[in-house]
Amino acid sequence: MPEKILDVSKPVPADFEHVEHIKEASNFLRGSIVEGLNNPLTGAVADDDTQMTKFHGTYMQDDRELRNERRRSKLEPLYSFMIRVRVPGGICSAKQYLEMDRIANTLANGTLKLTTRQAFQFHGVLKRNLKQTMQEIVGSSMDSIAACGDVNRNVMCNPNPYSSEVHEQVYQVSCDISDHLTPQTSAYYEIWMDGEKVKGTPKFNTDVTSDEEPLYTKRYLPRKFKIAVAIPPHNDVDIFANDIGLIAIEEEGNLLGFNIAVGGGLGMTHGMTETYPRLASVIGYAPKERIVDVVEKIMLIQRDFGCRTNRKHARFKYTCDDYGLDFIRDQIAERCGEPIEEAREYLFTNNGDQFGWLKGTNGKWCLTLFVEGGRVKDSKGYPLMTALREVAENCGQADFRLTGNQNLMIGNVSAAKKKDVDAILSKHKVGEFAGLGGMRRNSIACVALPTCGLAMAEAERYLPLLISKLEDIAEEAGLRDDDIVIRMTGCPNGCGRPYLGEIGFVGKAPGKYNLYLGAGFAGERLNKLYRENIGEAQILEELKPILFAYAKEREEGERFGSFCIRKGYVKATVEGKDFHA
Ligand code: SRM
Ligand code: SF4
Repeated sequence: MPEKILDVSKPVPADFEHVEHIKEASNFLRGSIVEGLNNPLTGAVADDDTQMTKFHGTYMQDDRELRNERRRSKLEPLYSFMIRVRVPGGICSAKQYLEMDRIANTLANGTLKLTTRQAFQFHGVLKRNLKQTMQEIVGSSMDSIAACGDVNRNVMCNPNPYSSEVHEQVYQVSCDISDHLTPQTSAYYEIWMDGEKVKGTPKFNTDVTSDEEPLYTKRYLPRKFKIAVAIPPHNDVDIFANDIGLIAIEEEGNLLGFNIAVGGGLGMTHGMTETYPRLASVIGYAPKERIVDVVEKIMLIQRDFGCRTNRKHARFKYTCDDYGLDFIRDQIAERCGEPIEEAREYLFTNNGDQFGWLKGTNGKWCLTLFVEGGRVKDSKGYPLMTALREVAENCGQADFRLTGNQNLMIGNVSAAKKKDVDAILSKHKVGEFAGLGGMRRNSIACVALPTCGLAMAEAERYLPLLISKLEDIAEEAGLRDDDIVIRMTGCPNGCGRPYLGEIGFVGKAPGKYNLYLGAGFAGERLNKLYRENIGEAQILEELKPILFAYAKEREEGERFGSFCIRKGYVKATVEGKDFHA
């Protein structure tokens, strides 16, 4: 039996990562954040505290486009903060949405980012406004605790509980897991709310009051931890990209339990083949009554055995590969007092969103809208932010739901209000999918420049332009309406899940991308590197003949990713460890 890496009874070993020492010394995530906030001489907080603020859902950033100008003027970088607002299960009320809109326009940069994990992000919040912004978020019964940091993140699931009875039950399980794994430290309320305890939304217990962290301990997890739940046949939350992916198993419209997949994660570093994306492996099944306990125990295996000496090797995917899946199963059995069962049959057919109106089991309607790059803003000729605000103001019972693909649902709409929603959207010429091509409606782009400190190239601002050019080719080839999953990120960390794109672009340098092909249309297979470090002209040149060949030579029902493998453009990636092979 291997020895646990975490031993809180002993001091943090010297060879552990610096952040492990910071967590230990932070007094349950306090650090010197308060002192930093009160220092008027700089727009920044101390380096060590930037690690702690992540656990509170906020990242210090600076506008990278202004760096040189600021340096020339002998000014410090223009620091500001990104805040990620946790929306477990992805649903908020119209009133909460209006609060998000108001905060974005008064305290942030006037836009809202809908993320790939069903959260809202504000960008450009100045340090002097940070506390007020946090208070206003909590005032709207939302919060940002554990939206980032070495803890369990937002639990994803399909955000339309009224698609079926099973969706409703799965939504509840996702909320239960999220609630159960929320850190308990009162630091969040102490720092941002001046110690005031504020009850969270009725759905989630954010009534955190203690400095005991029974699950996390004062050292928390070795790295971020992610969970998602999907209901076959739709893998619309890309469960295999998660540390734990749960696959709902139903019988005659009744939720029985979940298949359990472990060890997914996408981040890697260019040039370091020992880092790789890995899809979660299905290791068994547990009935719904046991699932919260099983999920907790899996997270604790990672807490105890995850690597703490090298953050690039600290995700659960490496723990799974280092120790083996039998070890993970044995640990679950030991910690739960009984083993998990054999996995059940399931089938996923896609990993995208279904656009348009859908009537729910509650008789209400839900509209899924495409939001390019997840960015809600008003741009010339496309006043999306204004239109959504008007919907929220005029259709009070409606709620707003974030999908795992950066899109938005307007849900809980009565038959009477449905035409009002349509009228508002068409008045602003917003949300029409008729003209959307199959690549665009299946696209995801991460934030990247100018805010993300890790970006090597553009993503959100560039992918729409590239898609227009690719769609010209698709049109010529007769493929304009074909669904092809296309994803772009500004660096290899994988925030837009590019390794699950049938066409994936990963930034290498300004204007240069690695091009990956061959992922499974249902998110069940990683793609593989096809061309390295290429610019737009070469991207178009490389993809054109493949798209034309696909149009002519594909087999009945064959998806683009599978075609690329059958025709030998790339080899199939069977598991994470052979991603670079
Ligand atoms: Fe991410 C770091 C944005 C989903 C893997 N991610 C970051 C940071 C915070 C950059 C940083 O550390 O300084 C980015 C902030 C950019 C900005 O300006 O806002 C960032 N990640 C995002 C979002 C907003 C992308 C988006 O455009 O939607 C997504 C927020 C999700 C959320 O609401 O919680 C986002 N990030 C993901 C995903 C996709 C997913 O989870 O389904 C992944 C790949 C899956 C995974 O975790 O393996 C992902 N982000 C990373 C990594 C690499 C982790 C690793 O294991 O190596 C980093 C860097 C890190 O942690 O060191 C990172
Ligand atoms: Fe930033 Fe890279 Fe994530 Fe894009 S993939 S948001 S560039 S960390």
